[in-house]
Amino acid sequence: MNTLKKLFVLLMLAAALPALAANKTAMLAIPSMTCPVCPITVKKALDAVPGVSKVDVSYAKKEAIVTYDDAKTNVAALTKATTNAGFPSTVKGQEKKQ
Ligand SMILES: [Cu+2]
Repeated sequence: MNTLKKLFVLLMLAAALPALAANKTAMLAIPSMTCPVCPITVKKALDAVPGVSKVDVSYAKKEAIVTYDDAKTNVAALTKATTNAGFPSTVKGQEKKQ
């Protein structure tokens, strides 16, 4: 009985976790990256946005995949950050992660 109760509490906690961690990923198209050094500037700009936890910039694909906390920032702030760094971007896609 005690073990069952513990299991139940664990299940409840597991169910509540995705709701607490509001991580999202956004895919940004950045067509103005014209040389292999550009992604460094773009990554720096995105990393500096509060709430961003992970940035992967691909020069070959001319895109950036950004993981962020949607309670702290949003895609508008991400595109603004790259634009301010000299690389205007548009949102290609978004998805919720846990
Ligand atoms: Cu460049």
